[in-house]
Amino acid sequence: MNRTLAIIKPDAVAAGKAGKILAHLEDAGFTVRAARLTRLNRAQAEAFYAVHSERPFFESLVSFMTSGPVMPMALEADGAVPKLRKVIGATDPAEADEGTIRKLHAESKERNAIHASDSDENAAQEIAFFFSEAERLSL
Ligand code: FUP
Repeated sequence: MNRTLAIIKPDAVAAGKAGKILAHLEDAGFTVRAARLTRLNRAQAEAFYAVHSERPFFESLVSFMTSGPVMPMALEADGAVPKLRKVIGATDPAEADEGTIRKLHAESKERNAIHASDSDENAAQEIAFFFSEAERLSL
């Protein structure tokens, strides 16, 4: 079994879609191993997306990600990282496959409903970003 990090983003939480998205993830075969509702402050959002700090969309992305509550969760499945990337679909919902979470629920390339880790290494780092060592030890 492998793990990955998903974040239900502020657009989807505010639109009351967190439950639907969680059900979609469970129906796709993921087990939720840890989850919480939280709100990122600016420093946290900047740190989480540090890899994008030089990109033109960074400021807007940080504003969006701090605009309301998010739901980070550690998900478990065989091949969790590639499996979740497939289930969420392309970054831009206009390019996402039919039936993917972003196709069904995202508003735009920025307000795109859900985050998923893009490698096993980043998954471990991102799970550690949101969940304490004590919580990870009990996963
Ligand atoms: P993804 O891995 O699909 O979430 O996409 P990226 O890591 O490339 O981008 C991270 C987030 O930055 C996206 F979820 C949304 C935002 N973004 C934009 O707002 N505009 C862009 O052109 C690219 C990404």
